[in-house]
Amino acid sequence: MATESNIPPELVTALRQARHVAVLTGAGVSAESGIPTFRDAQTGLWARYDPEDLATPEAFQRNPRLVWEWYAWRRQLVSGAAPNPGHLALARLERLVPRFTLITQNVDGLHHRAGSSAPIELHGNIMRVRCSAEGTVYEHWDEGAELPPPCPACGAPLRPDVVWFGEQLPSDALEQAWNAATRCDLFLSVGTSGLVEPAASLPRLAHAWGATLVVINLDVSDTVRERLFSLHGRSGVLLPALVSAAFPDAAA
Ligand code: BV8
Repeated sequence: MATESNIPPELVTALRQARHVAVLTGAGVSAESGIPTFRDAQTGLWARYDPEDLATPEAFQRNPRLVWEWYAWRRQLVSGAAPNPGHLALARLERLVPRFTLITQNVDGLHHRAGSSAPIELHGNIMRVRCSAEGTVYEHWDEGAELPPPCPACGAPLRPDVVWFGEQLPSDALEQAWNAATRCDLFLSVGTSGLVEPAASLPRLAHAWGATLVVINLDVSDTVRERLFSLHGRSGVLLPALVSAAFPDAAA
């Protein structure tokens, strides 16, 4: 397992010298804030549901109240969570490299709360809702007896402002992410199983375009190859360690 004491020196140099760092984060980064990953077993009332079945337009069509209540439960989890050292390390790294792009698959808003200035939220954000008919986005809404609540403007059901399976990603976010992956010289893929497309293609794209690819995950083995570093370890440990090793004199 990679730890703060055995980060490959070539990687430390590559990060220190990088002109444009791009990062893709997945649920593993938020796991250290106590938010279950998408493939963790769901708990309690939700144990019998598969997230991939609930996170679909069909599920919302079939049982809007159930889907709304699932997101309300997740919103509660997120509201009670705090950014962890992995989130904070990425917010610090943004201030230390010439150019930085943070792309996240997570919908919990923790990167923003950690101080990252402009996370690209490929899959939306569960702390926002939008009208299922007009698309108007709301950050605040009345949660009365009727669930999902009706849109205050047109009365159609509100829905979480996330991208469900089978839905297109926001084109501007995806374009920004593709651009960063094909222009960066170092790409960090952290805490993602790499199963969900099109986000899963970004690390491969970056590597194909010549970037050094760094994968940090609990389910990888430590390997170092040409322009590829794979670090088996926790994001909340390895991200702060990597940033501090590359920029030892920078203020925390
Ligand atoms: C699309 C928001 C074009 C909702 C999410 C058939 C029909 C339609 C589409 C498809 C299809 N077949 C395939 C597709 C494409 C589909 C897809 O990829 N499906 C997969 C399951 C095969 N994709 C889509 O539908 C996308 N849209 O393709 O549009 C289109 C449109 C119509 C028709 C055709 C094509 C939309 C995808 C977005 C889905 N929405 N989230 C919500 O959250 O409720 S994705 C959801 O899953 C999460 O947001 C998250 O992004 C993702 C889970 O991935 P991870 O983040 O990687 O999390 P995971 O739990 O998997 O892994 C955690 C990792 O962390 C693990 O590796 C673990 O080892 C590691 N880890 C854990 N702890 C730590 C750690 N690592 C380090 N440190 C730790 N401490």
